[in-house]
Amino acid sequence: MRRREFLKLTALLGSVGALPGLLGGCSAPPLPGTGEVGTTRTVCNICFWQCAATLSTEYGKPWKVEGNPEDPHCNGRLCTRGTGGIASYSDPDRLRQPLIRVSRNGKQSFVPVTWHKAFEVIAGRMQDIAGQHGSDRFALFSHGDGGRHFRLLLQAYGSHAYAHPSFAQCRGPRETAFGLTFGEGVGSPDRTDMANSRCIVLIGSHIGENLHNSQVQTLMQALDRGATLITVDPRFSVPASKSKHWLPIKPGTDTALLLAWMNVLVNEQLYDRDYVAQNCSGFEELARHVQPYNPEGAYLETGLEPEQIRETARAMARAAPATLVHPGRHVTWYGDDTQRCRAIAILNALLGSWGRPGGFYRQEKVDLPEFPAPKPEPDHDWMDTVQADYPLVATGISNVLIDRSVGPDAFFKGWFIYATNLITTIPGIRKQMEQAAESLELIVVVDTMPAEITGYADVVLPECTYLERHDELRNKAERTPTLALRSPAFTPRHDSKPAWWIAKGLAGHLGLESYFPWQDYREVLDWQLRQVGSSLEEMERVGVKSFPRKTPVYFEPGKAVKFNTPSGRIELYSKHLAGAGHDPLPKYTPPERPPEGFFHLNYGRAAAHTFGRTINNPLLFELMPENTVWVHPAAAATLGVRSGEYVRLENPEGTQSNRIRVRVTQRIRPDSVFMVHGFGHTDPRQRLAHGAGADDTALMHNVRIDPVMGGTGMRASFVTLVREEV
Ligand code: MGD
Ligand code: SF4
Repeated sequence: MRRREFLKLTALLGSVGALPGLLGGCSAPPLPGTGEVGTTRTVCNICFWQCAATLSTEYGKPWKVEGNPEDPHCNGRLCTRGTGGIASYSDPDRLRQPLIRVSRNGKQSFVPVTWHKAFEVIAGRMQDIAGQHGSDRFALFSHGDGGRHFRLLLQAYGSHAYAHPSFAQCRGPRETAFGLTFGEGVGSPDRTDMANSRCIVLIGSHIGENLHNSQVQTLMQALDRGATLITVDPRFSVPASKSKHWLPIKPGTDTALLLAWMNVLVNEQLYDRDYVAQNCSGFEELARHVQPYNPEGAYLETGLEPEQIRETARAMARAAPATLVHPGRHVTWYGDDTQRCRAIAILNALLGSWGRPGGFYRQEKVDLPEFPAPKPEPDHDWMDTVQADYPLVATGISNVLIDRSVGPDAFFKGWFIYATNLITTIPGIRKQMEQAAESLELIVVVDTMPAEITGYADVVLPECTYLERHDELRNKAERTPTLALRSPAFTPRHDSKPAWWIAKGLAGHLGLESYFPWQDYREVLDWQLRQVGSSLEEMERVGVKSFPRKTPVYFEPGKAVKFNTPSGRIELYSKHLAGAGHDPLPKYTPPERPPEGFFHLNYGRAAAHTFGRTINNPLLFELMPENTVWVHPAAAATLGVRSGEYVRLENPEGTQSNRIRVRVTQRIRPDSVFMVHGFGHTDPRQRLAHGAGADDTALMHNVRIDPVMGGTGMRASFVTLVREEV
């Protein structure tokens, strides 16, 4: 019998009846807000922007959630998803109790167990693994605030390896590239000073569809003040519709455009000469390097008119240094992503926008002490053992950790997965999961929902939602240092628990309780707050507290800046990259073109959803119940498809998607199709999301690994449309 079969287990949740009312299944009072109203301070968890919010209840039942006006991070406004986040509490499909995989008469199934039993099973297997292979053989995959508790638990046990998909599947290339160039990454929230920009360049970044709250607000402020918006996108996106210049670039040719822009700035002497002389190293090498990349050459690659390239370069220079060439966010595209992001960083340096108003501000966070507790120290550097091929990377690479978990000689023997649905997140993982399911000795998943990844678990632990728990204080490096508190508005439903409680409970079963020297996480929060002159009681009242900055928001004119790079300067030419065997200056690599009859598979975000995690949220599902595939009218005519009809997408390897509706539109190039990411769930336990729309990740057959930072380039795949039989 296989070690681990994929389990869907509809039966576990009892009978699948009609969905109860969206907000708690209660009979609502006639006029919302006229009953007994309560408020709780929280921090939105529907995406990772972490806007501070206030949740209102009426007669103890959820009523509404609004932005906290004291939060400079959201200015009192939540986005669509944040407002709908309240329905995650009452989602009838939530995980309800711990489950363990059992095998009886050759048949595997999950059975509900007590927390005590679940901890016993996990701790027993962890101790066996430590005895047989060593205690460093667990990998943690996490994407959420509670992940820190499991990281501490695993470190205390002896395993320090961890990865967040927000690095190798998202921001990793830009953090690596900006780190190599300026000695610091962009961070989250992004340090973009858009409210003060006079020119903004968006390269494959669809702010407005991608609703990172304050980014959208500051972009709109800049446009209200007359800033020039330049959008580079093969698709006529929402920001493209607000742009002075829309550059409908051929997919994957952005580096050719970026180099041509630099060519114009250098050759027309439009770059910021004083800034470059004062702060940068490697300008001579860069100036020589960009000579072959003129706008005429770029036209052949990008399809953009040379005059349009020159005109937009001059517009950027006119507004500089208040010109922001936005670094993007989800930037794992074609595998040459760190180099493309380096080109963006260098372009910003030439315009003098790093550290200047309208460009990139300097971030600062609150100096918040850690609660006094033992710190587990590793006895070796796990990165040297596991991901030695990527010496420039200082964090875990999820796909590398997965590679090292597959097969009989795999390094990792166990996984902890917290709040990340690896199945729809890591392209190509489905095949690997079959092998990993054979070779891993323990998979523990902590989730709020029956996500696909739970089907591979040995133990599933139900976390309560963000509305039912404390989490660590929000303390992000940003313009104004602030702390924000997430406190529970409700006691956890069913038998779900917060991450801190689960990690501490498990530590008790492993003899590691000394690493969690508190009874309740409230003690940690109160202790930390008192160190900075506040208290839990105060934060429960106000939700957000701002602190004065200690350093200026921008570089001070005339004052020398020391950058955290080997040369202490902005490195246009990177000796670090050269030393690691990579191009020290970004080069353009033409992307593969689709085979006859196929299209570039383009994907992105939508205002109503965050990846796959919100599709089953009843309120957000109502706003957007399925995705569509955008097809250009010329392509639609050739294929014989019409708007509204269902098709399946098929990649060159013959993998087909769920059915998906066609949307015929001029807003996409004829060589590409576009779909929103996150749909196409396959687990029937998510009753709304199951079978709704199609999954782009499963269609990705041509994943390009970034040689600098190991990220998974996801835009090099192709699909065609197959009509549904009627
Ligand atoms: P989701 O797929 O939404 O996001 O990938 P993930 O972080 O894996 O899955 C999140 C899981 O967390 C869900 O199962 C949800 O139920 C669970 N969850 C939500 N809230 C909580 C909570 O409070 N506690 C617990 N324990 N669980 C919770 C995102 C990743 O995907 C990222 S960051 C990027 S940028 C990439 N985007 C992307 C893309 O755009 N296209 C494609 N094809 N792939 C992508 N992969 C990457
Ligand atoms: Fe929540 Fe929207 Fe803010 Fe994200 S941007 S934290 S979903 S309100």
